[in-house]
Amino acid sequence: MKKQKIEMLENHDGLVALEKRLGVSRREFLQLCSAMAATMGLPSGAEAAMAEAVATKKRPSVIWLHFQECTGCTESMLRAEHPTLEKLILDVISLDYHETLFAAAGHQAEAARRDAMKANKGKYLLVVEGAIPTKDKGIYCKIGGQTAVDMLKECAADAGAVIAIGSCASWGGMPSTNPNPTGASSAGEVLGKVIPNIPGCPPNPYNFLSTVVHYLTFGKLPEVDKLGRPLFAYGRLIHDNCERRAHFDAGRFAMEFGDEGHRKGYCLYKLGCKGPETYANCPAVLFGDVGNASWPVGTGHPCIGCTEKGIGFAKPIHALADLKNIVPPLSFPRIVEEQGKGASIGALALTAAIAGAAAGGAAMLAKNLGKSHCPENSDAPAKQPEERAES
Ligand code: FSX
Ligand code: SF4
Ligand code: F3S
Repeated sequence: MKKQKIEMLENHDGLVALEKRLGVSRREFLQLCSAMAATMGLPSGAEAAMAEAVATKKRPSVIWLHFQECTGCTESMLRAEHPTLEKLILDVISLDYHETLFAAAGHQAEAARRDAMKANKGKYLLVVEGAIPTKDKGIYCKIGGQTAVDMLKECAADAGAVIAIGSCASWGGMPSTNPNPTGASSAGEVLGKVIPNIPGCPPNPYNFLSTVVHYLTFGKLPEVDKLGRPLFAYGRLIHDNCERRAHFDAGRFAMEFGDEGHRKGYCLYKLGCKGPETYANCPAVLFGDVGNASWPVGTGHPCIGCTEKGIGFAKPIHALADLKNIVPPLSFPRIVEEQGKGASIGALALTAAIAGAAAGGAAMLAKNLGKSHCPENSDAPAKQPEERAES
């Protein structure tokens, strides 16, 4: 952000008021906007527009529905360690109906929902958490005497935008696991269209916050993939951002929980990690604001693919992931470079060019996947790339 713009924004009345409201410094808030803009890949200047929008624009009315789920989506947002996150989320939106957070209950709560829908017709944001049971005329989930199917359709009819939060609302999630006795379906399936969704069980609260701030700033939701997931958060495979990726490429795998490879932080592919077939930004954004490695793979557990339809809660946890769009490197750097004997970049490039067909890469990958977790003996001389490829 340009220095002048920062100074201008720091003295903006809206930001001064926001500072008092949230107890967060203006600088801290502007840094958060910069981080959100960068995460979403927005052009320079977007962070200033976002900060101004949060500070000055009328907060969009939000109706938040709960169906078949564990309330983990809401919990993950409100129990975030970062002192400002939940305050910010609640400050950016005007939460006019939310069954978990509402003090009102019964008829009062339902009246509040209908009043908010009427007052903000065509403009409110409908957030759907949880899957919708569709079997047996939807009788497995009723609120105020109305089935989840009817309530969703009624609320979506006059909404400015509908967002599905969590895997349950995005693609059925855990409630839709075989044999799916209630016919649990996604919000999009019930509404008959692709809607923007933030999958994850639970989803990352920053992805939700960034999506809502984008809506507030630009009046539209961010660009999505064909499944409705914002590209800024679900545009890349987990495997591509994983800190254990170098171990995968070099063929170093944990084979059992607690074995030497596992203790050394090797790749979890052979324990069933679904990172190679799951799109999400977990390794980049992390969870809970507790620092490095605070995501499933970082803590030593394989990714179960919770953001991915057909993977999470569908594919057995121990089953091997399909390797999608993965092109392994054609050569590995030496661990100990001998003075004057190292391969030059030109030589490596030549080797790569000779070996360079995709088939060569695939063969290398197949070889590495066949390797055991046996750690390299640190006392023995380091193997050179050619030796490793042959072993
Ligand atoms: Fe739970 Fe939300 Fe999982 Fe589902 O998150 S964390 S079961 S995605 O709908 O509450
Ligand atoms: Fe990381 Fe899993 Fe990929 Fe291994 S398979 S690099 S642990 S995402
Ligand atoms: Fe879910 Fe895998 Fe991320 S299990 S939270 S998609 S690392």
